[in-house]
Amino acid sequence: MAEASNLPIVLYHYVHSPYSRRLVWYLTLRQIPYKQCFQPNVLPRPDLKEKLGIAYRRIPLLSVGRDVYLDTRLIIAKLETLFPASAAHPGLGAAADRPEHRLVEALLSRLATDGGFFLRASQLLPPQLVAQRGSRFVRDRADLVGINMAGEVGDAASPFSAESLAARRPEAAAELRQVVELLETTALADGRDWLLGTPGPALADLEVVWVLQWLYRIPGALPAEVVSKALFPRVFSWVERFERAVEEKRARLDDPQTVEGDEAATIIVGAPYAETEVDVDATDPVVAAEGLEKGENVKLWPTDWGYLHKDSGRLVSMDKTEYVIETGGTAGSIRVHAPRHGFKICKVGDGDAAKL
Ligand SMILES: N[C@@H](CCC(=O)N[C@@H](CS)C(=O)NCC(=O)O)C(=O)O
Repeated sequence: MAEASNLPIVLYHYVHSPYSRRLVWYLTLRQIPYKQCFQPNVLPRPDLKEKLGIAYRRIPLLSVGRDVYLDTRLIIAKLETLFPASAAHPGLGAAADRPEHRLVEALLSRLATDGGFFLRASQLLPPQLVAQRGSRFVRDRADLVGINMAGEVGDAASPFSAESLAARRPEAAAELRQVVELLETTALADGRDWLLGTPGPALADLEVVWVLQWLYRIPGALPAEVVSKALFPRVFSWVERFERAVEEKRARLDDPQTVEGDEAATIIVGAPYAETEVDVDATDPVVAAEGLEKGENVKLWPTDWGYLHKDSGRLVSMDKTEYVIETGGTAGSIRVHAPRHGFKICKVGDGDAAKL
């Protein structure tokens, strides 16, 4: 197995993606160098689909060597393992003697993604801003949430149409306020700099700050009458402090080299694998229920958003936390890793419509 710090890392992302920014911040704070391959903010993405055979339609993705990882939750967990804390790559995750900090990190990550905090934040995008992005964006995001916009269906049916956003905004504002108030009146109430009282920003801060920072920097997104710096001064100072901490670290890391899709794919398929294969545990409840075996053809997909786009390939590994399949495109073959949490797997050929 190759040393991760000797392998090329490629981040597929686009600038305005908050999930990507969360990952860029992680890489920056940990001083992990990477190359970046910019993607359009709507489908199609031939750099992924054609060149690497990846159907997954969400952003970001990150490769380490010839392994490609989906979903920031798996990506960050993987980087925590592949790049243990060192002088070159300062740690961000909880120290080994603070398991309760690890629990808070995990719960904040669940709050942001599973707990609907990001979903509610996305409903606060200013309707006029989304309208400026045009019908193609509005219809693309309907695909993301599984709505078929074929035929005569008007843009208003999309959850990202100006009409839908305007209708959802009041509830979203009320939900946002609950989280901001919780932070203001609990962890940050005593005037500390970071949520867990650490000397610098920690993973626990990162797990929730990215959602707020995203809204804070989009003019017109925050519902100022219920969530503002005047109403929640500690939370907003903490967001600004986090931004400054990232800027300081950014200055110490070389700017990521930008590569085109062809070059990115060549780098990935030409690199050694970052990880070795593990077995498929026959006693795992999903393995048993689906009758899965190592080496057979499977499909996998996220179960929350983007589930119309399913990846298929040969099952290489499957353990408690991830699925690994071998797949490939015009550039060659790769291994794709997806988290167990929030993803579903089945054999190719099994009806998947009923398996969400
Ligand atoms: N659970 C995923 C969520 C990623 C996600 O939803 N990303 C957004 C962009 S911020 C996305 O993919 N939007 C649709 C798209 O760009 O096609 C993760 O943690 O990476």
